[in-house]
Amino acid sequence: MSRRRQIYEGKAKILYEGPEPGTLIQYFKDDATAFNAQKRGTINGKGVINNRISEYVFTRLAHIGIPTHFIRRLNMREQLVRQVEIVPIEVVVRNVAAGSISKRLGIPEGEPLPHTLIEYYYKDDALGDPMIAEEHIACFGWASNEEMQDISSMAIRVNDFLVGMFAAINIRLVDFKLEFGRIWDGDYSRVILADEISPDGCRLWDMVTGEKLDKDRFRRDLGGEEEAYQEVARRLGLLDNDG
Ligand code: U5P
Repeated sequence: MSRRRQIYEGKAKILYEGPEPGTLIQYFKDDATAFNAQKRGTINGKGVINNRISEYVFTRLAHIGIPTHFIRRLNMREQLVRQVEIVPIEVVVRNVAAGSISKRLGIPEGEPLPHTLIEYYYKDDALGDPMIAEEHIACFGWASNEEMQDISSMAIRVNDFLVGMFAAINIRLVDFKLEFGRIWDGDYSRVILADEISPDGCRLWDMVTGEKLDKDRFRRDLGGEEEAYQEVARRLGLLDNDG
């Protein structure tokens, strides 16, 4: 296999130079980290499943008109994506209280929120991705007001679609994280959905049993993370029949 130039290595993915200008190859690892990489481990087969789930979700989102970086899946662990300039903001959408909002504000986990919340976090590992307000984003120029309008309206549309998609397979979409990137056309740029959507960055609870089918199994040492990720893929119809 020819040697490819590595552009970036993150906690769960590696980005390589793509075959054409403006493209990258996104490689999904089995590595899992939590609590700003203080906890590290592997979830066997996670990369393969997340590659498949993210392909499926991004393809569905493209069908409802959400622009994404996804071009096509190349093999078990790799997908071809558009190269973007990543917006340094993690966008978290919450439908139900869990995780950091429960801890921060004392809202019991599992309590539905009065309405969907969007939160922003500054992407900076050294700072531990601190929560920020839109005022910080504007003040420091991390994204323009127009970009924030596009980002927030896309986040809501993605949420509306995914809540229904997961409900159809008896999964409650509690919360999830999105990332966006800029693509340039001359002097003009627009933001598109980037990164991945998988059980690594979503809270997914079985609607009947409340069982966690996401990375909280790893974060909270619940065990059964491989089976949980597989279960999500199976319900989405992405595994072979004997899987
Ligand atoms: N999340 C990430 N990456 C992060 C932080 C949070 O994907 O660096 C996701 C979690 O998986 C969860 C949501 O679905 O964002 C909210 O996380 P938390 O703020 O409750 O920890």
